[in-house]
Amino acid sequence: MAGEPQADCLFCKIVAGEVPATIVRETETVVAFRDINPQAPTHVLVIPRAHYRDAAALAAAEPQLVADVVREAGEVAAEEKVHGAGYRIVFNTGTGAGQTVFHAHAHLLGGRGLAWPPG
Ligand code: DGP
Repeated sequence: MAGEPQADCLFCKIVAGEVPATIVRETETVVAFRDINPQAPTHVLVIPRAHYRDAAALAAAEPQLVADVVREAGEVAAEEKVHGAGYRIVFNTGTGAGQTVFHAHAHLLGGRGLAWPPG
């Protein structure tokens, strides 16, 4: 069923506490944890607890959850004190864009200058 945990999904396992992660914020709907391979001084993944393969699928099924994810990314940015200098919220979508984990997630990147356009 849409949104249900998937047995073979790494991020569902992090949500369930079956795979360890450094969690920085949790709400009823969202979990935020540090990326295992950080690309910036602050690199936090913000994910809905519900399983959807990417941000577009999440938005189509449960648009409020997209707002929850983005709001929590902003809260993490404030807690990490990267909001003043600016930060980036990225939803890689599809393998060609670098998506490797097919459970919707936002990357919150901050704490250094961020070039545009991204690579
Ligand atoms: P993406 O490439 O957009 O699908 O992002 C997936 C991110 O997930 C990538 O930056 C690395 C991170 N990642 C992969 N495996 C783990 C893990 O086991 N723990 C944590 N904390 N992050 C992981």
